[in-house]
Amino acid sequence: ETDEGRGGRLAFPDGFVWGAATAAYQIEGAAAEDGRGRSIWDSFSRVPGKVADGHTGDVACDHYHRYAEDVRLMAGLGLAAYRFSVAWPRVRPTGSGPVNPRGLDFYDRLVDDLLAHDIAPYPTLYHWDLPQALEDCGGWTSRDVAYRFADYATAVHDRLGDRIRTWTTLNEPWVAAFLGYGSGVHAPGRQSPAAAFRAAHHLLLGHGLAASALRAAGAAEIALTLNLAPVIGPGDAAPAIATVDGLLNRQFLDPALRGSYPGDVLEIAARHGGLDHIRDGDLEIIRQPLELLGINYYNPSFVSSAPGEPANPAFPGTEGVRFDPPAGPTTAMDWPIDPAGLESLLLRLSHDYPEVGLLVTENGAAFDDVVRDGQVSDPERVGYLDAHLRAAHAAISAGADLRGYLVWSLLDNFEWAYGYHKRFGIVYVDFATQRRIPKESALWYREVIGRNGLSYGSQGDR
Ligand code: GBH
Repeated sequence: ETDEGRGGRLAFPDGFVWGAATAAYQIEGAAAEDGRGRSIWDSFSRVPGKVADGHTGDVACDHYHRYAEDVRLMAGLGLAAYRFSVAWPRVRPTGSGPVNPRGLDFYDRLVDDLLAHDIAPYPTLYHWDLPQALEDCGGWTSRDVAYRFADYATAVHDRLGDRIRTWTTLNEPWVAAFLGYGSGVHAPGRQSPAAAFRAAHHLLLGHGLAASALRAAGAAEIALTLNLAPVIGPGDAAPAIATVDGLLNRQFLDPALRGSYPGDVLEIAARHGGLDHIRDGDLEIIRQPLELLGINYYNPSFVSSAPGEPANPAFPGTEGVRFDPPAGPTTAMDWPIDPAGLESLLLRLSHDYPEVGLLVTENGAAFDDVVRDGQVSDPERVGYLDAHLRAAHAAISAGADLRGYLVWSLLDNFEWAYGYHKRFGIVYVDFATQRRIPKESALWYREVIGRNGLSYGSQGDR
């Protein structure tokens, strides 16, 4: 029941899953320990100029050694779910070939500890840390990598499958393909539209192969997590809106959930390297029954029509399109704060893809947090989270099948090309000492979880 007002509370449905999320390379550290192989992020972060101040994930939050303390922290916040990612190079150091049992041991310990604290583990099998040895064979532009991904997924399931209910294959294939191989701002730093489209297809193929393998092995729930966003612009920008929506959203939603690529996306891909990499039967593999669609939402994309504008390297085919948010409040990433975008996104998804359950697998914000008297006051983050939860509640009330919400992130961490400069955590990390300090937002979130809802007259009555 989602009745408003009862007890001064905006209640979420019974069993709504409250949690937090992280990713392996962003928090684990221990980059050379227990047989872990190198990933494309180990290499990329060492290329001068690619990551702010030359930061790397070598140590990060040292979570590999401090996971027990971090699980206790989660339990103290009342989290029901913890989304983490499994590092492929820990499990198979060169991507294929023999399994490294010591790498799996870590996730084994983590999962047991989570369960001992009544926290449901939500592993994601790929959050961008491709084994470097596979990149040396072409990375995601190579079809073979999709098959290696399914092999690796099976190896993880063999070890953890008796304790995991919900498996997620990929995190944000758009980012992996179009920032990794298109704009090159992420690892492996390639800059080719053709490579990006090939990578996107092979990521989707890897998703389908892994989902099918996990299902055959007995997985109860399978999910795919996408970075999705409403694309917004003025009336005369309708073609620009459709193009960006196709590349960002439908390019992944339609193959995974309907078994077909959108025509407009195929047309752009055909002009950027061709379609030879898409083989007969691929779409049947890619479309696997999914219980959940994971949604990472940060902000809408704002576009306008701007004749003469060159294409955005992350969006091949967008000549004449300008990407420019209107003035308004932003986070420390300069990303617009737009909770209404989450509501409209959830409603659109439940309308267009009614058969799949929805889970917000990431939502959150970076702000310039500072420690004062041993505490971190982050009212902007509380306001951000509160407003987005209100939007999620409104979407549920309007019929969206939203099952849960995982805040990004549990901990301040390695924010990819921005290094440690951008803090997304609800828990502050002092990287010099590895001391964790729950921010005010964490304490606020604990209250939200405790009452399964938002209260009136506190934050967000604005
Ligand atoms: C997530 O990516 C990641 O999963 C997570 O690892 C990361 O730490 C977190 O977000 C915070 O960054 O229209 O060109 O401006 C989010 C990736 C970033 C993808 C913003 C879409 C805007 C594309 N998103 N991006 S553009």
